[in-house]
Amino acid sequence: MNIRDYGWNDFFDNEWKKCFKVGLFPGRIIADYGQIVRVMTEDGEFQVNRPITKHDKGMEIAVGDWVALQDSHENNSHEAGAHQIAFVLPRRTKFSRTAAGIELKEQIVAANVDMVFLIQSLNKDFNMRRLERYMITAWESGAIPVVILTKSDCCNNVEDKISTVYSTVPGVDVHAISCLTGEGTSDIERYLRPGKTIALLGSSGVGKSTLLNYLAGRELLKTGEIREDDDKGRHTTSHRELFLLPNGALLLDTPGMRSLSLWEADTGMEAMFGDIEELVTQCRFFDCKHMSEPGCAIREAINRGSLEDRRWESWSKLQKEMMILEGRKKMKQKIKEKQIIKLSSNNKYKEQKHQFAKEEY
Ligand SMILES: Nc1nc2c(ncn2[C@@H]2O[C@H](COP(=O)(O)OP(=O)(O)OP(=O)(O)O)[C@@H](O)[C@H]2O)c(=O)[nH]1
Ligand SMILES: [Mg+2]
Ligand SMILES: [Zn+2]
Repeated sequence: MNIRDYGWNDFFDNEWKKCFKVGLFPGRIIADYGQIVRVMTEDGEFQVNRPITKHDKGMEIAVGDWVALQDSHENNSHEAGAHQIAFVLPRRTKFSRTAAGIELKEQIVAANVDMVFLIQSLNKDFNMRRLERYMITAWESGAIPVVILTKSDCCNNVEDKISTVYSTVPGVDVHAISCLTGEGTSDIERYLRPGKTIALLGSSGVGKSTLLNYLAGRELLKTGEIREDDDKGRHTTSHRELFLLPNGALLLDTPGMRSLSLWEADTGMEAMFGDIEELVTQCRFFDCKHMSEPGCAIREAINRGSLEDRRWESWSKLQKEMMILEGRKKMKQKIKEKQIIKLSSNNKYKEQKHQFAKEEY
């Protein structure tokens, strides 16, 4: 196996030269089952345990990552657990969200992807507020976003839906397709290039796995029926997996996301709402609430018709979410710093005690 087939390029080659050590070899994480991940290397595939020891904590790994593998038994065995991940190579791109659950942490959904297909279906799943979130995260990730609207065979106003997308996310390629009739699929085949990685992202039931099967030309993945009442999927795909297609492109199938909570959004918000961020700075009062204050640039723009109310509402909501998130991040950082100070003063105390004991002796 040539790792260039799996997306290795000069960027990773350079990074590898900087941190290479004898006994290590590179591989790409191609599937994530939680405790175990599958890694593709020049010597084929290995099953590796996810790093969980205290020492490894903080070593986040995700499908698409390039990692350095170390042979723990020195016999290059392909048995599960015979290899360990020594470190993760710097990422070119990462699509992250805030992980679900109480603990505040980042979850990397896809690493080192060149492009993201943001998928919505042309039924009850079609939702522009959700698309805004995906788009912000995509711009933040560094990968190129493309919007794919699936199930065009179920929709009788496809053109209207496409224009709605264009007006929500201007400047992005949008395609309506059907894997049932094949309509529009040839337009997206041109994105599939050898060594390039594309992640398929969207809610459950939009047809991510169906599209991957269609583009691969065979049934690589299980697909599932959607609910009749609200068109929602039943979370058929349960793990992330990268597939090498016959034409050399790499496609990453992901489980449907219930929600996409932003993790970082500076670049994404600027790309999506740069005009609003600029307007806000033009209000007469620096603490303008944009309600009814005189000289409010936002109200003026809305009244003039140059700013849509719904875009303003989206920005306000997302901005609030980011402020709360920043507050939580700062709080977490403070707690961490306190713990470090406590730990180091404990260690100092222990050292002193040890020193006194030695002196007394
Ligand atoms: N009519 C129609 N149905 C489709 C199309 N694409 C997918 N479907 C159906 O939509 C349902 C869900 O498809 P999946 O591919 O399992 O959806 P998914 O996005 O992978 O869902 P999760 O794995 O749960 O995230 C299946 O019943 C598919 O047959 C399409 O173009 N037209
Ligand atoms: Mg699926
Ligand atoms: Zn204002």
